[in-house]
Amino acid sequence: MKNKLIAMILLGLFISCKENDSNEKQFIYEGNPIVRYMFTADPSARVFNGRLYVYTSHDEDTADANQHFLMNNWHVFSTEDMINWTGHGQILSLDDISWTDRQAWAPDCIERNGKYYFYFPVEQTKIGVAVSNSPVGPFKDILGRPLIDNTNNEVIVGREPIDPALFIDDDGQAYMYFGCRDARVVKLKENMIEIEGEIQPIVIKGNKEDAENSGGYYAEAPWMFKRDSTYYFVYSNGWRSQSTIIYAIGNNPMGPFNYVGEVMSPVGAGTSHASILQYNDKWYIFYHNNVLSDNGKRRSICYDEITFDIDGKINHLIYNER
Ligand code: FUB
Repeated sequence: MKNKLIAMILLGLFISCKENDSNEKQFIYEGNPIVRYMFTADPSARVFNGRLYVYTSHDEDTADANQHFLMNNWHVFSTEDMINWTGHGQILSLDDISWTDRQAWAPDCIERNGKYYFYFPVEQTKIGVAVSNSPVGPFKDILGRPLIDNTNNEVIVGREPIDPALFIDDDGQAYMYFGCRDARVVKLKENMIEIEGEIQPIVIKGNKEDAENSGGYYAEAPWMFKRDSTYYFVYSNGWRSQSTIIYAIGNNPMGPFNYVGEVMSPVGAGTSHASILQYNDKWYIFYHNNVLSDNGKRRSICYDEITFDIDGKINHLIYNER
């Protein structure tokens, strides 16, 4: 009886290892897009323990170009050399979250005190947070309710609280940026699952006359990084074919920021969404295009190297469709 029990436990372990293995896919970067076996969008790139991870949303294969996206879950991919990649499979799905069932849009993930906090927007109105002991999950919705919710509170939270992006400054203070059309920032407590203080509007100077889809207009997809002592607030200026990723700089993570210009020329995918980070002495931008599908609702993540000029401005990247 005892032997039978041990055999059953071993068989169970074997099956669960096989299942975990089967979620992973090894593949080689063959130029952009990075991932060619599924559609991926809204890349948030992070370095954890010397390895680069890219958290993405997931456009379903059947997404219609005229549809307002078809997105149900989130994925992560990782690499150590930018060439050999691992797809770790799905890390969280709408099915895992009791309080929502739609619009699994652009996520972000950050590490604190050995735990990985995954922030996910849903329903164009709410942001939740899930936690794992590993950067590749599984992640668990820790609050069982949204962290951010604009129900009856659009003035403070903004009309569309989507696209969370996290930043932890050198002094340990964590910030979360988010919002479509209304850019917002809020401090997070050390536990990363409670906000600290008031949600603040982000002020961008030098873009006052700029309109949706051009110039320094704030549309969506915020991202923050720090280089030397400058804070770079990166974002999308809209949704038309000429809209793209742009940036503003400042000396405080809460802003105000001064509009600088384009990070890269337009990708023409209907949406622009990027993250920028340093990895092994180089700087990279991750973004998405739609070259695999020619359909803005079936997008694919890409990366390119970026450089800075002597004054800290980002040298304009010319997007090459390849
Ligand atoms: O992927 C859905 C939405 O499209 C994201 O939230 C936006 O940033 C845009 O990329």
